[in-house]
Amino acid sequence: MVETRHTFCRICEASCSLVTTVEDGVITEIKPNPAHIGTEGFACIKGLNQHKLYDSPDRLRHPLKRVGREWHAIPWEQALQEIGEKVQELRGESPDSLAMYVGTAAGFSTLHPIFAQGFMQGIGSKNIFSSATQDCAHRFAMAKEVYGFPLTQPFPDLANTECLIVVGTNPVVSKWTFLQVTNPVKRLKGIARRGGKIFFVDPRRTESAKTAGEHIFIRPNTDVFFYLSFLHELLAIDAVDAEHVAKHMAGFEELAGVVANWPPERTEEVTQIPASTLRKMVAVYAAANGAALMSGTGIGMGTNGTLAVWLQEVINAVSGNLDRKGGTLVGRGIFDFAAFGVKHGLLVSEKRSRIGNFPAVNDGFPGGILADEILTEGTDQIKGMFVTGGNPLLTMANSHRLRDALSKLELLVVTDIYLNETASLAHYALPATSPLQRPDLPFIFPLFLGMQSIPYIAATRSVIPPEAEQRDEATIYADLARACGVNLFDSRFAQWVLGALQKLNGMLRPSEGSLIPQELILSLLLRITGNGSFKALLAYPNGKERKGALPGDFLGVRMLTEDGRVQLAPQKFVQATHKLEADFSREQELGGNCFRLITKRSHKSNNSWTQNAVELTGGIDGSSNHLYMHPEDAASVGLAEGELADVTSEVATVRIAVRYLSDLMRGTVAMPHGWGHQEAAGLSVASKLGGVNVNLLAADGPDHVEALSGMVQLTGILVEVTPASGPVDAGSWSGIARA
Ligand SMILES: Nc1nc2c(c(=O)[nH]1)N[C@H]1C(S)=C(S)[C@@H](COP(=O)(O)OP(=O)(O)OC[C@H]3O[C@@H](n4cnc5c(=O)[nH]c(N)nc54)[C@H](O)[C@@H]3O)O[C@H]1N2
Ligand SMILES: Nc1nc2c(c(=O)[nH]1)N[C@H]1C(S)=C(S)[C@@H](COP(=O)(O)OP(=O)(O)OC[C@H]3O[C@@H](n4cnc5c(=O)[nH]c(N)nc54)[C@H](O)[C@@H]3O)O[C@H]1N2
Ligand code: SF4
Ligand SMILES: [Mo]
Repeated sequence: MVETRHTFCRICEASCSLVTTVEDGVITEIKPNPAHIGTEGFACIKGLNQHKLYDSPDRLRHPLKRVGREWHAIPWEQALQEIGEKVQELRGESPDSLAMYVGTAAGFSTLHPIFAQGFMQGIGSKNIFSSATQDCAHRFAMAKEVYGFPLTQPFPDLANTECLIVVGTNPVVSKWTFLQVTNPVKRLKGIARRGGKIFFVDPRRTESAKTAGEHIFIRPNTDVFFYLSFLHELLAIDAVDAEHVAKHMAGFEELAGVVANWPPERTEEVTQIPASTLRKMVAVYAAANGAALMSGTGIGMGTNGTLAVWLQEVINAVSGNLDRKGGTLVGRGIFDFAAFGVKHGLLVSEKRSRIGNFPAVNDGFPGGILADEILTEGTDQIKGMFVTGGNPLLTMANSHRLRDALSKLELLVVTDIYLNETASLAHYALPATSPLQRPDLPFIFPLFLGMQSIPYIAATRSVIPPEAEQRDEATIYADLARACGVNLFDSRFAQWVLGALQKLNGMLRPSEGSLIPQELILSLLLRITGNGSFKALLAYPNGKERKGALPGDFLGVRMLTEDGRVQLAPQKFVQATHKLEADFSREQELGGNCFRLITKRSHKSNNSWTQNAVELTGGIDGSSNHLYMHPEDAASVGLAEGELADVTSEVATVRIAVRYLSDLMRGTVAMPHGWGHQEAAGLSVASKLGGVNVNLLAADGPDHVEALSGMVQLTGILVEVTPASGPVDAGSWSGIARA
């Protein structure tokens, strides 16, 4: 039987609407959906080939137990029982000896993160880590102080902006971040077509910069100085909306003090942005009837991401662009999640880490201290760990050290669709359903926070059923809680209700066994927030229109700080600016005398998990895993295209082939992340492609964590590049760790 089923992609924030063809329970084709009101027929190569990723013989289909280097399929009952017993033993020592890492894939499911966190609440452990400290914790740390809630994240009003300044983000490849936008090329060209000005501030002339607007090089990891001078200039030309500031903001004088010593002439040497260029940009921004500064991981992965994004936000605020048509807007989700969060203390926990005494940001600790938390003996040392929808071994800083740490755990349980490299070290690997095997609502940002450029809501059923013993994460964590003798959300009532629902589902749909009725729970979520039922939403395969973010709907209306004002100068941030003088001097000394390694994403891969489909990788020759260098930089160190280079950082050396890229700023080299799958026990395609894991080069540990947000440095890393020489430990990741 051939059927057509609508769904939406859950790989990245764009959430493209898709039309699938299903033949006898197998997806044979995926097409974009031109009729969808929000995603307008857009989809990318990853989304259109995802069924090939999920159909792979490499998919986890049964719970697996590792004995030595051998993997054995075991029944769920045995897996749950054995994990439960070990958890109870460790929990008896200390609940904090059990930790969880919540990866990016969890965020693209409505129920997965809720149930995973609920499980940890039951365990009673504070030790939650997530991929946020690799990409966006700086924004959460900023928003908590400036707006009163970490998830209050203004986004540019793309439909009306007259000036967009894009710093450290490459929407054409990443498909936008912290805003659901489809077809970024069309959106960027649209802004330019109606006369809007766009500037890209990036150490690489990116695909986005080539689409529209003007590109300006910035030396990696110096963005905070760019923002300081931007604000300095904005104040100098008196482009402040004094009325708005007086009415809705606090701390203006103090903020002005912070930037007083940072005129553009002072910072140009370090950022490499000429003062005249910066002045021109500020003038365009100030003259626009609606302008926005926006940024992405390129600034967050540097060493001063929180201060940089704070300055960005206060520039948008004091210039009168926050909450303004064409400026930045604050979305409205299906309910007021921010107000709910503040009322119930969600995501604002004040807990501190054992190592380094770091504050939790969005309830999570820095990934950069995970290895130390495992390796450092003492009370509350982490001995057992759950990894869910992530692959920290490849995506976090200092993979060699993390591998050492993860190998020492007494219990490692990974819930994934593959036996990835993290799972290869696990004691148990649990088989999850893929996105196309589960019902869902849109990604949390559009759903709960209304972060959408075209506002709509949608729902999807699962397109195909789970295979063999694959289970959804809601069921996995409800069952694990029971097996560990704890209650989900630390609530006996919740655990009892879920158990009853599971039993009932098993009776009504014997083929599903005792799975959590996901659609019913999603429906409850919609109903209690006054958004109808799940079933009713399914009647809108092309999306159901909803009211979007409006100018004037935030300031004085939904502010959640104690005094109801935007906090322009939070004490924590003002104090942290004192260290900038030292950072600045260091940058001055370094000047152009070293290489700075930056990140680089590709259209065809998503983080560390889409390299297992030939359609996407095109084999190793088609892969993007090279050391990208400006040809003159390569020549300056005696290297040519295709030759092997040794790239050495503070912590490791990796050997990798050079590819020329004249779009790079001189002195900047780039390497994509997510490669180097040789160690994965269960990625039969990706593990043969070779490739190098860039995160071997990134340093971890408490001294390498940005204290305000817990972010670790993954861009602007100082490296030496030399022609390959001497023996290379051909080992695992073609990387050699330095003792
Ligand atoms: N195709 C694809 N799409 C993805 C992903 C993927 O892996 N592949 N990942 C998804 C995820 S999880 C996320 S979080 C988003 C991220 O989305 P983005 O934040 O847009 O990430 P990137 O595309 O890496 O863009 C980062 C940009 O920052 C620049 N940059 C690097 N260092 C610096 C610096 O020090 N200063 C400045 N100013 N710029 C710098 C880089 O050159 C690059 O252009 O993308 C998502 N979309
Ligand atoms: N050097 C460098 N490092 C980086 C970055 C960079 O730009 N440069 N980018 C960073 C960014 S933005 C991020 S977000 C992190 C990502 O860090 P992680 O979240 O740790 O890594 P991913 O590769 O996204 O891992 C997703 C995992 O989820 C699995 N998966 C997919 N779908 C499902 C599902 O439905 N259920 C379950 N249970 N599992 C599923 C995949 O198989 C994969 O193993 O990496 C960061 N690391
Ligand atoms: S841009 Fe590609 S990966 Fe992202 S949601 Fe759309 S189809 Fe999926
Ligand atoms: Mo990310």
